[in-house]
Amino acid sequence: MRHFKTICPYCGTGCGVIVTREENGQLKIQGDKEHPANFGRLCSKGSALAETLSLEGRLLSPEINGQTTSWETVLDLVAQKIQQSIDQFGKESVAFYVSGQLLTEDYYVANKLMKGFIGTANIDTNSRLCMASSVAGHKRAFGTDTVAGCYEDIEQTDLVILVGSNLAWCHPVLFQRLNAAKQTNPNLKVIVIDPRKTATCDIADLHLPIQSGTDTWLFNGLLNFLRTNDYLDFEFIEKHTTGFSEALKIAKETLPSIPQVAQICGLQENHIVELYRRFAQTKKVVTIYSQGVNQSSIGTDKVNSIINCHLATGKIGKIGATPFSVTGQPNAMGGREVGGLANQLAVHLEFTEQHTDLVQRFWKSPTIAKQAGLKAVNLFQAVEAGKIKVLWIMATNPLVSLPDSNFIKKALEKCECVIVSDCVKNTDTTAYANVLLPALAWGEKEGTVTNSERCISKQQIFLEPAGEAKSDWWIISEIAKRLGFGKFFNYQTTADVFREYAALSGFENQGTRDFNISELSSILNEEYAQFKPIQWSISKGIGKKRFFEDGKFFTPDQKARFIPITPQYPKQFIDLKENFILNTGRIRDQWHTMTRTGKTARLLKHLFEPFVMIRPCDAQRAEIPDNSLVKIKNQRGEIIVRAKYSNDQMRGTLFVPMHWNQQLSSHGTVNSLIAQITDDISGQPESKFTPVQIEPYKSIWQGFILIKNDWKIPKECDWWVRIRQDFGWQFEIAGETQIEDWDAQLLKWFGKKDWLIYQDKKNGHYRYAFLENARLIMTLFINDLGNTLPPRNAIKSLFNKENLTIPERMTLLTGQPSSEMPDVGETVCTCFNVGRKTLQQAIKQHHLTTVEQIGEHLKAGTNCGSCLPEIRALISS
Ligand SMILES: Nc1nc2c(c(=O)[nH]1)N[C@H]1C(S)=C(S)[C@@H](COP(=O)(O)OP(=O)(O)OC[C@H]3O[C@@H](n4cnc5c(=O)[nH]c(N)nc54)[C@H](O)[C@@H]3O)O[C@H]1N2
Ligand SMILES: Nc1nc2c(c(=O)[nH]1)N[C@H]1C(S)=C(S)[C@@H](COP(=O)(O)OP(=O)(O)OC[C@H]3O[C@@H](n4cnc5c(=O)[nH]c(N)nc54)[C@H](O)[C@@H]3O)O[C@H]1N2
Ligand code: SF4
Ligand SMILES: [Mo]
Repeated sequence: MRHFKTICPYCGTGCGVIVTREENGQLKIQGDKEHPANFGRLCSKGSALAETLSLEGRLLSPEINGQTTSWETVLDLVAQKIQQSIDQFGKESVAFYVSGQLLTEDYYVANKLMKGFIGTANIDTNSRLCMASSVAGHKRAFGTDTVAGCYEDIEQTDLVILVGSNLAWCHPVLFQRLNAAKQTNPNLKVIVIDPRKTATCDIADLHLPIQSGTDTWLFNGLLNFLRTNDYLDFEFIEKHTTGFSEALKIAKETLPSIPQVAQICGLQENHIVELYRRFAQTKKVVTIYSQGVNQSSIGTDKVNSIINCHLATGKIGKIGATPFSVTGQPNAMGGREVGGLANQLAVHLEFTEQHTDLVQRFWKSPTIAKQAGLKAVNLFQAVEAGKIKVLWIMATNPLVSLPDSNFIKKALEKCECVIVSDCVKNTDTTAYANVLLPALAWGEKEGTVTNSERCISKQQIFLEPAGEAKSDWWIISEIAKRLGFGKFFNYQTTADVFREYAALSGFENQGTRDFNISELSSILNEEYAQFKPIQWSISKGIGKKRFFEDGKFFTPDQKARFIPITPQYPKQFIDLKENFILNTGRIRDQWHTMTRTGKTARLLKHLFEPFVMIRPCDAQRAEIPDNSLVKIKNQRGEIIVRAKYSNDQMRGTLFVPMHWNQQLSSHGTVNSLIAQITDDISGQPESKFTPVQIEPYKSIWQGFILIKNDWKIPKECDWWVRIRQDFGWQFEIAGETQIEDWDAQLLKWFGKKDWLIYQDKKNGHYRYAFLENARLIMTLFINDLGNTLPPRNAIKSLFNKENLTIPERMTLLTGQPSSEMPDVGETVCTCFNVGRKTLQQAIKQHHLTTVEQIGEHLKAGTNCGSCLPEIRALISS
């Protein structure tokens, strides 16, 4: 057996993982008990990592126009395309679109090549869709993009306010740490501000279901409350800040009273007062915020309206007191350090004359970009307009994740040369690539990442490279060499890149900049190989837990700045009578565009198809039954997804997950509805507030197929979802043309005749099962009269049976579980495969009242703990 210490490649919590290669070659994943982010814990996604590592679907060699080719050929071609474009159309005709899922070393080299050697800042990152508003807000307030606090602050505080963060699903281990702290400290209160009642509300003492987009009113109201009720920290304001009176003046003028705040934010006055009182009267407050704040057309103002309240009460730079923007991607923070955004330079430097000069001298580069480049949305607009001729996309899937997918499609179609570096062969984006470059994936490559609390850790190698895949920094450096910059990109190892980058952070720094890891610039290869997690900045070998403890900020006068906030509605504010507000985000067990988490059946058990959450009264008014298919549309596009009734959803609002792509669903990509509307300051798109209409999707027939082998979806299926299963595949399908003879249709689709068949034409039921040697091979359920289909779970369990009994064969045709085969319901606990119905029955039968008792009876919730909020909700219901 061999053990490898590495880092989870998913969320910004940055959990340490121990991978064990057992003697039989199998890999086992465990949480690293010594890692300061998780101390051994892992969530459902982290626990399932081993299942996502198969080579199935991987991009294994370079390709040019769909033809496999050699590295030599492809590198020469890419370099030639870039050079030609520069010669013919100028350097602005080339662009990179990169990602917070690149490792720091990859990210640094990509930025160095574009900004320092090609000489334009046309390199932006998917962090534009993620952290840009926080970065802009930090810079406005602190002078630098500095996350002040650390994870311990969340445990050592007395009040955690979560604004637009579904921590339970998106930073599950951090959520578990918060929950554990709450158990030991009964004084610790949790308040959630989110238009939806999310799983995070499970541990909340108070949930404020705020009207989408109105957070600035709420926090301006708080600033005003702090003043009126005498809770300001005048000493801190005086000594360490500027701009307070202007910020307060605007807050007062724009909305002085609590009843007005209540009306605009759609909240109860007593809830607002409780939030304000608690913030004011609790010394140690941590305000955690995430995409409900950042992903807004007024996101930067939202950020500063929160920071203003912390500055006004001196709740910053102290144990348990800080605003805390949690990062999303494993290396979202690292990307900010290397200057991944088009408006930044490496090591937290800006496009000022002094800084560009500094970086150019360090890089000894012939040129350097002198001004900010295009931000993601504008960058793709420039591609569509034909201004950018060569676009290199690395480690991101913009066709799914950028707003207005149909526009992005058009842009990539028009672009003369699209280069995509990815680990996966068939993604929505690789479909539009002229050149594919195979990248090493997690476990095959090494390098560092920085998590939400500025802790740098290292991903380690424990697998052989897949096919001919290479690390991203190597690919970029090879291109740099071919462009004539070989001398400056002559790295032999990842450690070489890291040392150079660390040195730059200290170059002419002298304490003037927050980010400094220059002590690591002399790190030996052996030390780098054994890299120990450490928080930046680093001084005398010690990482910095908190910033601003001395009340000094990185502005010229070392004072933090209050920003006057005039509250505004999101840019697409609408009349609710005709439209719904579409909110988008994440689900517990999927990661982004599903290229990795979509590979394992286990992670598809919790929520397996694209859906919309809708309040039952809204749905009934629109004549939408629960679990039926609906069309959501606006002027940009449409999606077709399953309606899920939920009282956790506010009236007039919808929630659709961002994850589904065109490889796994015909109409599940929610970004086809989202507009290219961005925050004026940060350029971050509005992903949480889109006007849409909703109506029933009226197909002629609907059905599902459970099948051992993969199946090429035929043209008769106008709508489909493709779902990985332990036994094979599940397809949810629907068609808009009548199929007269299903027997004939099945013969056409599967070439098979000898089915078990049940038909009830009067009621529109057609059911088929195919067995070989008394084992189930596939089954198909169709309904063409709009009656609902039976649940899928009972049938799925039959695929593993040897000899199907008569009652089991009955199940194949009725869909109803036989008496010897209980219906377990939808999976809640993915680790131990425990369903909703099993849990409900056990709760009733044994009078279980705690999650611990459930754990003893069913094991559910005892491994990763990601399902505990749902189990608690079942107990209380
Ligand atoms: N399971 C899972 N975890 C992930 C990821 C994943 O794909 N899957 N991705 C990672 C990444 S990159 C990121 S950025 C993070 C994101 O983590 P989060 O920001 O926690 O996730 P989201 O679901 O995008 O949005 C958070 C919440 O904002 C709320 N919201 C919407 N509009 C408003 C508003 O106007 N005001 C307020 N106060 N709230 C609002 C939404 O209802 C939603 O519950 O998650 C990371 N973790
Ligand atoms: N509507 C809506 N849209 C959103 C959001 C939302 O909440 N709502 N959230 C936004 C946010 S916060 C984010 S972060 C983005 C995420 O969106 P994306 O970045 O598009 O999502 P991923 O699926 O993580 O894409 C990563 C790609 O890189 C590949 N990859 C993985 N590792 C490597 C590697 O080491 N090298 C290379 N070259 N490739 C690799 C993966 O196979 C995958 O194709 O989505 C944004 N879009
Ligand atoms: S919380 Fe889960 S997804 Fe995030 S780093 Fe930890 S194990 Fe990975
Ligand atoms: Mo993100």
